[in-house]
Amino acid sequence: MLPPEERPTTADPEDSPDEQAGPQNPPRPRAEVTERLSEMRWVLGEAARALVLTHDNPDPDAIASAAGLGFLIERISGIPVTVAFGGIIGRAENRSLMEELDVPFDRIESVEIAPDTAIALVDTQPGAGNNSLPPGRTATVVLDHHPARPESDATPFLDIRPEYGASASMIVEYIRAARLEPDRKLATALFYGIQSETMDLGREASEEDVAASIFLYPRTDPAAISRIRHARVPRGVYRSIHEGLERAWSRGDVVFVPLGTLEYPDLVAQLADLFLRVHGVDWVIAAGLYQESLLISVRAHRPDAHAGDLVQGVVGDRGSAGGHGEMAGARIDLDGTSDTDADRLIADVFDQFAIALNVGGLPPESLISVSPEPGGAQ
Ligand SMILES: [Mn+2]
Repeated sequence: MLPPEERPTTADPEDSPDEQAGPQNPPRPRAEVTERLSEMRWVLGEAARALVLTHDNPDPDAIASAAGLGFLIERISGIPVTVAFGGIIGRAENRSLMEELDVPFDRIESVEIAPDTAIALVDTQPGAGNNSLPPGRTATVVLDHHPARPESDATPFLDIRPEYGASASMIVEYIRAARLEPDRKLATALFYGIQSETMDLGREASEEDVAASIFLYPRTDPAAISRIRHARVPRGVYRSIHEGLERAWSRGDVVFVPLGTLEYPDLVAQLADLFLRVHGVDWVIAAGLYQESLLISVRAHRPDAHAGDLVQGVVGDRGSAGGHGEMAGARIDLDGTSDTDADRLIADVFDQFAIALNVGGLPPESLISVSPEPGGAQ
């Protein structure tokens, strides 16, 4: 390790023309981000290359953050960077985002990780259960906006900001602190990532998410955002929507959405978002099957909902679970469980959520009133 006086420092602000304050340049990130940037550069100093890894089945915030962190590390360290993920990109919007972004993402299974590779995790953490960090490997850098996990403690460079709505906003602050200019494609992706993650700055969005969005917007390609947002989707999505509409039921202000087999994993979150817009609904618990797993997605309307704690409490050691105040998810491996057992498991999990949310005693009602038998996973 280099003694402090030899640690590389960030560019002197005098070196680059100062940004003019104005709508294009919202308040600069706090000075602390510039210090953290120097630390990150120093921590990466020994590495010959870097692997940026985000969570499995990455969502727009994860995709954009990984691309942005790859760009940042390449520029501040001058080392070659590979950006990778595990799982699949299922959602049509996310595939479209990838196409617009034009950053070569690798599948983690195809990446050989040499010993001199620094691994940077973004939008996830060691031990979160939703990433493909190879067993026995430690991350050098962890940047995330989910609550801190004890497994992250040993990370040489750790930046966890649960108060941020999106990891992409943290990346934007680093890019600005480094006085780098994201190109149009990266700016577009980061902007879309923040909007998508925060439901257009309405869900768990902080001032920093707003500032990052204002910084990015004039740099985006609005037509590309439209192409992403309105990407064409496979029929299987409508099948799940249909299924959800028929089967959704409620107890009080909690809606339960039992789904069958999903076309892709993040469809369960998409359906949960869909039902959160129903009048009088404060909670949505959606569950569906993908490959050998039961996937659960939880959405709430209040920032103090502690959805992450709720889902961890219900799922316990049956699977992996985590999340934020208003959004959370879990996965329970089913290996070999029959369809009937899976339906029973969904019903059982829903019951436990109902009890945890104090609606266990309320009568089950069909949400849309087309299902003849409310209350069952069918
Ligand atoms: Mn995120």
